[in-house]
Amino acid sequence: MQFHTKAMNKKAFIFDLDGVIVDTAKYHYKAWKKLANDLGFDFTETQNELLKGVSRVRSLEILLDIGKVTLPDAEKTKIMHDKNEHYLQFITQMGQDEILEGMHEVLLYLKENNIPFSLGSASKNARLILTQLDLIDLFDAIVDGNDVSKAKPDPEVFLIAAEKLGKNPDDCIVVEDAIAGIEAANAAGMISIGIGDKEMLKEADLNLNSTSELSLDLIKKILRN
Ligand code: B16
Ligand code: MG
Repeated sequence: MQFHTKAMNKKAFIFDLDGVIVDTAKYHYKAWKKLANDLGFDFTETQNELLKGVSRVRSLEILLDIGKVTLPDAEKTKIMHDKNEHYLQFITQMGQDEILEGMHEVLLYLKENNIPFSLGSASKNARLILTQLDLIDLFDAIVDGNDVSKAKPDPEVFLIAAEKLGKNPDDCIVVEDAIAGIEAANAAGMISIGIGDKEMLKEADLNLNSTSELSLDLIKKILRN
């Protein structure tokens, strides 16, 4: 029994934010779509898939490529700022009812059982979002877009999270919804759980259709292995 407890305590979780804890993709989409429309082109929900897990600056580059628009750097900085201001209007209205299915229970279970966990997100708004959802105090560490110099698929965000948790990368389990995030987790030498399209996230060690499948039974099984 003692061995079991010890083994459980060795592991740690690292959660992505957008698409794993909360569905902010729809708000990113609204804000990017307005920006695209203001620039004179359309931006579809399918195209929005390309922006998931991607940094803000890279998202703008992808969007401008889609619209075949070239802008000077100063203008890019301004419209990224405007997009974020628009996005924040949605974010600041969010409540706990927007936490993705089962995730609040998972975080509370890990907390109660002293399994450490960190955030590993590309978003520069991560701390604000976690505060808004009243989840921030549950996290043992937070690593977000403000803390990294290299965006996913670079493993930096997850390696910093492991370091902050005092864990070896191979004891960390990453939960991600984006290809770039799964690639980053694998490159960090961590166990990766992909949430979403199995075909798209086929490089994950374990695939789940949605967060509702990340049950407490599954968490317990992962911790035992
Ligand atoms: P922000 P994650 C990512 O968060 C989003 O998936 C991605 O769509 C967004 O562009 C990126 O954060 C940057 O977000 O503009 O808030 O800094 O999935 O890594 O938690
Ligand atoms: Mg994500």
